[in-house]
Amino acid sequence: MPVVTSTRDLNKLLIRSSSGGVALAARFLALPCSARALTGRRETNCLKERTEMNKLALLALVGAVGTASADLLITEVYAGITGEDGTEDWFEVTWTGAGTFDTGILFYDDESADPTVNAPLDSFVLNTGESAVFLQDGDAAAITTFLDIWGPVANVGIAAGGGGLSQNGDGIFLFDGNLPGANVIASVAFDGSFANSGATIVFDAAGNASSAMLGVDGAYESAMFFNDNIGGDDNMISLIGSPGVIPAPGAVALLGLGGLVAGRRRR
Ligand SMILES: [Ca+2]
Ligand SMILES: [Ca+2]
Ligand SMILES: [Ca+2]
Ligand SMILES: [Ca+2]
Repeated sequence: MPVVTSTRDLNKLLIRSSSGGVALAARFLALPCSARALTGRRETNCLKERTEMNKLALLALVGAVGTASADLLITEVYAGITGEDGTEDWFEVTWTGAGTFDTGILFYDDESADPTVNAPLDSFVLNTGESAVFLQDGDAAAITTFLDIWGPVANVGIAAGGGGLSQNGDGIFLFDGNLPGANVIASVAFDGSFANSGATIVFDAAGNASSAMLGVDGAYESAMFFNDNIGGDDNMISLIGSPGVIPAPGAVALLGLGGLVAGRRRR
């Protein structure tokens, strides 16, 4: 197994893009500087390098990691809007594999991709094609607020900690543990082009982001909520999104197929 202790190593692995390399690259992103066996100037520059590397490598890494573990998908994100957000930041996961998946094994972080922030997800046992929504660092009252705005959504829970999501661009990493070197089970990234679009960000199986569109893939309009930055004359606004919407069986098959096709292209 190759050793990854520098950005140069990481770039080689990303170019090679084997699933083993991808797992190591994800692991490298999660390493604190002190664990990277760096010396001299590189050690001094590690924090700066890590920040820069995260910016440059996040999108490439996300695409590759998504291929490596394509059965659990991050399918939708709401990072907030200017002014009042209505709800906490949230993301939706969908299980597309066989059997069931327990979200309680997962730990969340934002683009800093650090499993040691120790932000566990609530446990929902998902059957194939089922989704769950996680509010970032909310509480029971935040879930009630979410349901008031989005209506009856199944499997709404909390990701207890980790970084908040910025509408100006961020990432979501889900790990299988809370120690350095935990594996990335799913991840997505998005840029600031979706900020204040009036819709959530939805992701296909390859991790490509787009704005939710009314009536497409179950997207609907939320209830109105207060926002005196970009709300209308009455300072009220609504959003388009599809939190918790379970795709039709055909759509699940397509999600799975998308992952397979993406995997083949990379070989
Ligand atoms: Ca936010
Ligand atoms: Ca806001
Ligand atoms: Ca963030
Ligand atoms: Ca959705």
